Amino acid sequence: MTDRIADIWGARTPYARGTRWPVRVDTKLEEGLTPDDVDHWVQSACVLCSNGCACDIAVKDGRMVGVRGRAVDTVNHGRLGPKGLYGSWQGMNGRRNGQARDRLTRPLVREGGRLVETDWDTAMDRVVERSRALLADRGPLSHGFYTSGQLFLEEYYTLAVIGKAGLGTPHMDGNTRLCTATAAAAMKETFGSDGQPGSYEDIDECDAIFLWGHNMAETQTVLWMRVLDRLAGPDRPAVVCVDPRRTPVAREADVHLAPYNGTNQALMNGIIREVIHRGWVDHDYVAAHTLGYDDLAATVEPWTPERTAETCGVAVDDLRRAVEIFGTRQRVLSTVLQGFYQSQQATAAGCQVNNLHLLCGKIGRPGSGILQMNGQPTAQNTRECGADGDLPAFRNWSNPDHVAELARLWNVDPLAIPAWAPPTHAMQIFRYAEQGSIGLLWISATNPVVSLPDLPRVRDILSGDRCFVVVQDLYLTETAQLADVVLPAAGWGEKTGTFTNVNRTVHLSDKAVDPPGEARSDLDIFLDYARRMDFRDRDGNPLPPWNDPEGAFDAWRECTRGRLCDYTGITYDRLRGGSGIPWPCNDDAPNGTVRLYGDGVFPTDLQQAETYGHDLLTGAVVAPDAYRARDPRGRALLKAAAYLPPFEQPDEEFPLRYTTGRTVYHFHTRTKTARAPQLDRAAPDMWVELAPSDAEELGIAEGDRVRVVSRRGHIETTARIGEGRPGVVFAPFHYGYWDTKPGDPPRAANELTMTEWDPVSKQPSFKVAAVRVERVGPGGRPSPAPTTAASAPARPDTVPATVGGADAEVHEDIAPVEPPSAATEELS
Ligand SMILES: Nc1nc2c(c(=O)[nH]1)N[C@H]1C(S)=C(S)[C@@H](COP(=O)(O)OP(=O)(O)OC[C@H]3O[C@@H](n4cnc5c(=O)[nH]c(N)nc54)[C@H](O)[C@@H]3O)O[C@H]1N2
Ligand SMILES: Nc1nc2c(c(=O)[nH]1)N[C@H]1C(S)=C(S)[C@@H](COP(=O)(O)OP(=O)(O)OC[C@H]3O[C@@H](n4cnc5c(=O)[nH]c(N)nc54)[C@H](O)[C@@H]3O)O[C@H]1N2
Ligand code: SF4
Ligand SMILES: [Mo]
Repeated sequence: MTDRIADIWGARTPYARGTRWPVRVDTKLEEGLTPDDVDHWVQSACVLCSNGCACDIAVKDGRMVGVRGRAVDTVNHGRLGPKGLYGSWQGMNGRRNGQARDRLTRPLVREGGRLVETDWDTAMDRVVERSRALLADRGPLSHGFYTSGQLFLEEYYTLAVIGKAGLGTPHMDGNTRLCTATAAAAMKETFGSDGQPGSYEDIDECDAIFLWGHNMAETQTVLWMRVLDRLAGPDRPAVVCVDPRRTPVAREADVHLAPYNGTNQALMNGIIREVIHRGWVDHDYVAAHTLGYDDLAATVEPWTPERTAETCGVAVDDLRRAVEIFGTRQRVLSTVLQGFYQSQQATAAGCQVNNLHLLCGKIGRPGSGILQMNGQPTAQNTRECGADGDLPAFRNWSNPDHVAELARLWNVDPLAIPAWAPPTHAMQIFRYAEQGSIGLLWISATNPVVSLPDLPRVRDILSGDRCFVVVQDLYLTETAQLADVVLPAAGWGEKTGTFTNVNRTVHLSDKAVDPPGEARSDLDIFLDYARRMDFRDRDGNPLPPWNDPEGAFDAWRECTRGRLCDYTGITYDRLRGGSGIPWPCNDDAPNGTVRLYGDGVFPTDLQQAETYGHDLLTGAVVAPDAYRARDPRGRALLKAAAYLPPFEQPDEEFPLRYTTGRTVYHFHTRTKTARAPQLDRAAPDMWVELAPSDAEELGIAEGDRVRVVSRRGHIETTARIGEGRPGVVFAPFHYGYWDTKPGDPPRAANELTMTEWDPVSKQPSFKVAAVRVERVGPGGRPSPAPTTAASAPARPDTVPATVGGADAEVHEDIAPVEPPSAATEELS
């Protein structure tokens, strides 16, 4: 038994390069229960991050009472992390601090300014009435949909068909825009299409791993266990961490580069220049498989190690050592996440990681690869299915043949599909709602009143009468509180569906228990809307034609036939019992595919490409003719960009650099994790992290109350004197207002962030702003920040250690069973 609050990653199971990661089965059951008490186990996978750990849900008396990792699954080999162990099932059960269950159980409508309970017919009729009136009055552009990275594949595909073929609106996006739009954008720019090149199995094979703006130890805890087990094994891979904070990743690193937030592109240009100058470019690979080398080499040339080190605030020696590892180790794996995607020049910097691997020919081989990470559990599906505005199955908006294919599949007029302009990104959808041209905004499974940047503005947009707001959630969130209609949704464990993790691995999550009250699955809600609106195809059949999850999945398989994300070989039956399966999976690859691009051929061909690309500095689109003239024919594109300093730089009034992110114990706006007592206690309230030297200058001590002020607003909270780099202030973005009292001071990290986004991916810049910090007074006790991970105090003796206690005990079974074999081994 292990306290997995105190011991986040659990027991080590060291292993050597080229061998299989051992199995360890983690089980957590409600206090006092043993596995014998469980009525039955239902197969699923965790939805509290993009890792997609396979698990079985324990059910007793019709309730979820715990989880157990699935030993047979290639993703987690039985392990689960703290959020999965404590948060997954208790987050759905919905009890906080011993209070009554607080899930939404009935629809709500706004009456005389207040939200009141009603029945489904009344709520849906209100939505349909508004929808019909707007369509008659202003047409489909009056409708906007803002969805999630947390629904199921079947739900996104249904929503995409409703939006694109039923209504015909281009205004549809997911919170994936805030999350991993840049992962998709960087892969599209370089390889021609979304689609993860690498594999988790590259961890088993690599000689070095680079984590670019990725605190994997806290955000994909189970993947980090795999890394830790390699690090504890006989042939330790080198670790390079690129993060301004001293995260648990940085603590394990051979080289920790701590650039100022906002300077990634300068760092990358410096690194690439050094690779070129030290002679580590694989010129044969570059000549055969890429385009754009000369331009890239010229762009990076001014970035000498000295200039790079100066701009980024890192040491020249560290920079050189990091590059040496990349250049000399045979097999190198990179992972990239929000420190890049949400920072200055997001897509440009993401592309430079792709460039590094291409330049050295370190891609598509065991141990050499790229993981342009996802964050949310089902973000991959938002993108694939087109619920983020992309066309389903990586089809190209600018390619009329692709649009015609979809029209055939859906049996609708090609002109009905709004392909005359690029899809509207989330930040623009909110702008249209602000201006009044979007009159109905339907928000599903996301909480923008806490998670979008510049909250004063977001509250203003959603609270007025300008726009009719529909919110579909499990709980009465900050966003739901501002809605005109609130629809109670069934969530994880209460409905059936599939989703795909970072690794392209598809899992099925079966329904384990009934949803509370009258809550309905998001699939049923979307289909109900479609039927009430009476959407029809060309032959007068209902659109979409399916009525259940498996029907939607089978339609989706057809939609992917012949595309990179080919699901045709995956069925619900095949997903039951064994491991998840990585796409592409079809007749040629019946067990799925571990890594892409081993042959050095990329989907950049004119007919295959998902996009013709953009200028990385301005975001200007490359026209089809210009792309045709370049004729990539399967070669990857080495895209270059000069460094542009962040929009907001420190100055006299706002002298510190502000950045935001996560802690290991909470998921986003905490609707689930705050309802798991173990997680709630471990990180109960907001804080900000200051470097010791900055704190001293400002006269601030551990636990003091502080005000953090930016040009947008201010927050008041407690200070953790941490181990971050001087000049940088970090705030977790988990803490909104649903659990505060009226009159409490503002505390959400996004009160301070900017309405700014990357020109290519359109992902907001949550990781750069300028602030000042002022001491308000003593706090009387240490800040509530956990001591176990990146927010550890600089002086541990002054703060009690974060522990879980009796109800945090988890059973770990290092089982002597064979680890699951990789799909490649079965294939070859
Ligand atoms: N515990 C937990 N896990 C999660 C989630 C969660 O809410 N909680 N959410 C999931 C989701 S949706 C996502 S998207 C992922 C996110 O996972 P991560 O990207 O790993 O998490 P973040 O904390 O947002 O940011 C990572 C790191 O970026 C660093 N950083 C900040 N600015 C910069 C910069 O300019 N340059 C560089 N190089 N680094 C910078 C921060 O110090 C931080 O440590 O996590 C997923 N997993
Ligand atoms: N400052 C700052 N802001 C950030 C970030 C950052 O690093 N810094 N990160 C950004 C990132 S990467 C992300 S992903 C976003 C996340 O931001 P949000 O998406 O706003 O955060 P969540 O709390 O995950 O909101 C999901 C909502 O969906 C509900 N839900 C869960 N499952 C279901 C379901 O099956 N059906 C329905 N209908 N509802 C469901 C939950 O109760 C919850 O209210 O935040 C972004 N905002
Ligand atoms: S690593 Fe992610 S998917 Fe796995 S248990 Fe933790 S939160 Fe769930
Ligand atoms: Mo995310």
